[in-house]
Amino acid sequence: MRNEAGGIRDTPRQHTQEKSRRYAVPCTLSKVRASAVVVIALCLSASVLVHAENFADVKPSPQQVEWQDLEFGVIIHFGTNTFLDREWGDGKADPGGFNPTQLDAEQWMQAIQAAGAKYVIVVAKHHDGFCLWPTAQTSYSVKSSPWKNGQGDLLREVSNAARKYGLKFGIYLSPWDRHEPRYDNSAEYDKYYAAQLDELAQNYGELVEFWLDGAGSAGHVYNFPHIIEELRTYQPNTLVFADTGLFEYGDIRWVGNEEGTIPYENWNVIDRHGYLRWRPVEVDTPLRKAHWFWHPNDESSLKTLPELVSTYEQSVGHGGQLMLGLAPDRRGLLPEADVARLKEFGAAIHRRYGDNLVGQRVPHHDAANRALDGDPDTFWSSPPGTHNSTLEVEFPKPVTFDHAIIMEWLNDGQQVQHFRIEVWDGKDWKTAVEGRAIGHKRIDRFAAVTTSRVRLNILASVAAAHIREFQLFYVGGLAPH
Ligand code: FUL
Repeated sequence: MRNEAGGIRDTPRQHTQEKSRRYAVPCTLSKVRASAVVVIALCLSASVLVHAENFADVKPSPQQVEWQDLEFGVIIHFGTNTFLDREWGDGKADPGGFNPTQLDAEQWMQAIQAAGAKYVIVVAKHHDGFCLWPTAQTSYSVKSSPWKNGQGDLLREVSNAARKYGLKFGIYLSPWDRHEPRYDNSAEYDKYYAAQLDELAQNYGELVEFWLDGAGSAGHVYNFPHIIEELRTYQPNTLVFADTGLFEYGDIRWVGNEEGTIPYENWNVIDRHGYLRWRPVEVDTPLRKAHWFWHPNDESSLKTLPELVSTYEQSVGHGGQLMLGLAPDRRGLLPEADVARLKEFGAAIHRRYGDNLVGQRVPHHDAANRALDGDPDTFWSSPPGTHNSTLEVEFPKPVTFDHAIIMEWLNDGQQVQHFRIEVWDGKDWKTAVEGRAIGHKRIDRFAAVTTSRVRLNILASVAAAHIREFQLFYVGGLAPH
């Protein structure tokens, strides 16, 4: 989202009509003499909208719930930039330069699976306009390249390989297009873009996510309401990611940086000048710190294992979705060093969070067990109508731990607003962690404690709290920090 000069991404202001359609009509008396009927009608419709403005009433869609469970995906950048040592192509690259000689999408999928990611997004067209599938809308694509004598379809290869490896598939289609001559004519370009989106939506199976990137689009007017309608016609379950400039259209929001961290309390319901929606956050960051595309002599920017673990803990561990950027090289393979790092990453997460000490508890036979059973498909609910509650775990002998995972069941909204993890020191409950938002998943790190009693103390929840999991770990010597 940074441009080449390191600036912040553009934030075009457009589609005000769309915005105003969603505004609640304020129910105030005006100087205009309106008939009683009109006033009552306005008040009734406004009260319905005002009611929906309470954040606790806003719940995720089933598609958002499913998507949040995926936790970790990757985004793949590959194209003429790869062959020209560029991040943002100018749209003038010769398609003749696109010629990976050993392209193997299954090699990518094996590495992605080893890292523990659950879905793959491919940049079908970046800002330079070069298309990785044989679109009928332009010849500026793989059709005009020597790769497979112009007969190749990279999206076909990747979507097939992804499904073979049990990974979901999605796409990124840059609105900003530095090649396409129609870009200068908004209405004509909208047709071009929508036709491309149609091809993607109809020919590559189910799309889990559509990445709508606002970079470079400042000042350009698009008919996004129509474009999104087009997508929804063929892919009603696809979630749209949209960054700052295209925020109106997003089911998923951008975290606001490319560092791989959520630096704030993470609530899923947020306001967009007057209306609330469930918009979970996605945290995009490249595996090679400096770049989204592959570049020669760039290995030193490969994130270290501690950096990746910390990225995971500050994204997934803050209730967000990690979107890690991967870049195949000029052979069409993920570089060996990247493959090795991805494997180490997956193994490190498994080592740290594979041995839940709550499994050693004194067995509970009540409903609380559903938050302690290690199964995120079951959950415990505090008694109806309660705003505070505790969930206690007792061990037959003292255990030592320094990390906790809490997961909230979000189908009914994000309820918990304040909590503590407290440990019994023989006399009193001592606070190990105090926090606000839990959300899909929260990972907390704290100084190691040894105790035979620990509890999750929910100090405030809007309504009954729903906890899928409360887990404890001793990471200690494993910590790569
Ligand atoms: C940004 C783009 O400008 C970058 O090149 C990259 O594709 C990143 C994921 O999104 O907005």
